[in-house]
Amino acid sequence: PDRYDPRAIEEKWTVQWANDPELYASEPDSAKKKFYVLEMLPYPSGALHMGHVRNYAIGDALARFMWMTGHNVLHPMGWDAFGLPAENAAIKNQRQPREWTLGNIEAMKKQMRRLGFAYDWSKEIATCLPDYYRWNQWFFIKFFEKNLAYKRKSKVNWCPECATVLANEQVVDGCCWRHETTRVEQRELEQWFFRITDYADELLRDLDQLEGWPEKVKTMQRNWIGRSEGALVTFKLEQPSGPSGDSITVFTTRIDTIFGATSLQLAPEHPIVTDLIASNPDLLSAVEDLKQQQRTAKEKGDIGAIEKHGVFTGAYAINPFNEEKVPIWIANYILTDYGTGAIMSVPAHDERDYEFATKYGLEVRVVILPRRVGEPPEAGKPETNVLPYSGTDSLLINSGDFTGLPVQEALEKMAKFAEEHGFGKATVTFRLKDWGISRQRYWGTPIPMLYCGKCGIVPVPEDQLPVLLPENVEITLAGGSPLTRVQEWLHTTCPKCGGPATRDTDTMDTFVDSSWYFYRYTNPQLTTAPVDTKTIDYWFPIDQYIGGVEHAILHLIYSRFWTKVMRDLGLVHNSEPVTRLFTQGMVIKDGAKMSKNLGNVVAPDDMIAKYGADATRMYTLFAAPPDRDLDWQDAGVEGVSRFLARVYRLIAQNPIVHAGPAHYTLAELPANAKKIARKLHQTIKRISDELGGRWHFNTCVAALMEFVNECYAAPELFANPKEGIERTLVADVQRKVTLLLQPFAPYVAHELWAMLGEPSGLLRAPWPAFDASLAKEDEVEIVVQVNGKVRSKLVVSTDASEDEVKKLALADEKVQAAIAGKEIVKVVVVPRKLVSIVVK
Ligand code: ANZ
Ligand code: ZN
Ligand code: ZN
Repeated sequence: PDRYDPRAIEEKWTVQWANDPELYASEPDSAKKKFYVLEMLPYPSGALHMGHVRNYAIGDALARFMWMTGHNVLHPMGWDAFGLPAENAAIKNQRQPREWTLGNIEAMKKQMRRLGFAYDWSKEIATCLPDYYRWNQWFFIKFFEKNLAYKRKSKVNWCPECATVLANEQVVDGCCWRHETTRVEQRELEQWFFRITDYADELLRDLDQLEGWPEKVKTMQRNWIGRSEGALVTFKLEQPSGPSGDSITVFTTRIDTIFGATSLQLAPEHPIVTDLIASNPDLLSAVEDLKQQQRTAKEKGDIGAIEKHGVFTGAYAINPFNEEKVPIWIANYILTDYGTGAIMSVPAHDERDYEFATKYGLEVRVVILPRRVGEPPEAGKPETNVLPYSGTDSLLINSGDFTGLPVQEALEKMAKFAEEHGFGKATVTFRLKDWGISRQRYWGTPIPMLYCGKCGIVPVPEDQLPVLLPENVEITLAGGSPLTRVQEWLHTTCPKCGGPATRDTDTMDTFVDSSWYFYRYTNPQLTTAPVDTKTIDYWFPIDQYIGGVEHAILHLIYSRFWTKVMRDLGLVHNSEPVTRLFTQGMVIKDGAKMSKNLGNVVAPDDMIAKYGADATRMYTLFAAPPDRDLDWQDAGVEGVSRFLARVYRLIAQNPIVHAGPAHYTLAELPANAKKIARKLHQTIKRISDELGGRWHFNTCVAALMEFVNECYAAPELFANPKEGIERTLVADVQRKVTLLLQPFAPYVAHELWAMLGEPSGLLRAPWPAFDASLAKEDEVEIVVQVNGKVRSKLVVSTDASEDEVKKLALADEKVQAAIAGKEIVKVVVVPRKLVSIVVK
């Protein structure tokens, strides 16, 4: 059977693997080095897309390589199974989210099996099942007990037409996604938050230890956490205006510039704005405009580039450092939820303030002496043509008692001064906000909290967990959380006083589910605790995590946070979940990301039907380095399929069954066999190096292709090897090619392995050892002369032809320099010794 028939091969092995649940199962084994390889778990949308295939092909290649290099490998898979799409599908198709989701899981699991991914399905989890989400509830209560979960009012997007809360993604240009002309409002709702900001410093600090993480991801996290050292300063209002207080506190990183503050700027949503409008109703429409401009810019994600607008309120505040009256403005570039939502504006020393002041004719007052690098600050008078000047390597001027101080010293002294006089202090601010986890949705983990008229907020007792998500609930988008309408579920008794109580009707953000799922894999059936600490100690941290860069911030920060809380609860001993992180590129077609909207999706099933799973998987590894975007070409899959057919034929034409150990040296081999042995070991080296760390799997596949070409160049050797050393070599090549192929094309590799009569399982067969003595080229050093003068030396293979040597010599950099612009008269090659070039 020397025709490659991927369908027959793959369908046979799929069944065989599915019937062998032990095959990929791993339990802790202290005698072996462990390796935990994890791919991000998919949302069960109904079908895998090529991005999944690529992600899992990378992880699977690595897992198989690790098995073959003797590791105890944990390679699990599961389902991020809660979330809005299930509810939308329920509304559209009249199917319950649970049924829809579980059906999709079945379908996608079948696809994964068909693709031959080596998952330990005994570890499978689906986050929508009570076995799993009860532990979300358990964690929630632990968080609550440790004061890491708290409730407060917070803004949500509200569509008055739908009468429901919208996720940020459902707000399109400030309007509802289903009601294109209905403006989305902001409503205040009581919501639960996790105090991730308690861990902000540690989350930032520990990034430095994550050497196996891409720099770009760490930078994104650093910016997201956004630690900023500065000071708070309180300005009293000249005329207290209303219930929101009689002062405005600003956050500034440059308290040293406070004598140059020529206005205060408030965010349009700053609480005091309401009071200011009450005493000056003309402001109302201008403020609404500013709010809207800010919201639109935020939705577009370019708040940094917003065109600055503002309005003077007519009110003033008093600068506590010099008692000066400062006008109060409201501006669209001041963010409500950063710092205090209010700033002192120092146009002379801040880019944005300068732009704003120039536009509105506000005073620009220089209080830091501008200086150029290397020039002493005393050198000149303030020069307005260098403004805004934001340097910190200078001195204060026009700053009362602080005049003459260097900036660094002034920062400290002035914060201290403010503190001593009770109107400010040094502080650290983070961009990171506490994590709001309440969702007014059905398909999520119920929040295990009760509300009692007498006792207030009461957690559900641990022995009453899980709080089951009620089934057969009518799902509509209107009217808030669907759970508010499930009367028999909603009303319960208070565990403290026995009186009536109601349940929290919100569910948890699905990022909660994915923050700790990888711990649960190690022991998914455990009923007494979320995890078994000893098992975690063995497997963690995860050696390699692989997923999309779109999760670089939220998922990967929440996971790190959750790990630190688990550590503080004594559940784990590691402080970080992941040692090495890899973010793969996107799969694109015709220059754009594959997506249903663009109609450029290539379905994995179609490719499998046409070319087989091996070819499809291998193509996703071959078409581009895994960290780059992959430009999909069906023809490329076909090419890989043809290559697999070539490998198959190379061996199937004459499989040497049950061959003994392979011992041979280069010296013993005839010329064509020697070339193949050498190339074989060079290929082993290349592939081992890539799988071991560099991860350019595309070059692994290319190396295999080159090697197989080399074999085809000696057809008689493979079709009909002579007894003895030739046969030994061919048998060895047949086995090693099969072993090298396994991580990338496991089906055909298994078929060939069986054909070779190998008794051991291929999955754990030892990875071929690299033998440097076999890989070594016979090489000689050749001197290159130009007009009789030695210009360079080349190392070339002894097999190299005269022509090849000549070409190499002429391409040499030093030689090129020596002959540049001259005419070559003649080139003489003395084999294995010399190239002599004559030019004029
Ligand atoms: C006065 C000042 C003078 C400032 C100066 C800078 C330079 P980072 O480093 O990002 O923390 N700021 C504070 N809160 C803000 C808000 N809610 N929206 C917009 N801008 C805000 O930046 C801190 C600086 O950004 C603060 O220091 C404040 O402007 C501004 F020569 O105060 B500064
Ligand atoms: Zn709507
Ligand atoms: Zn009570």
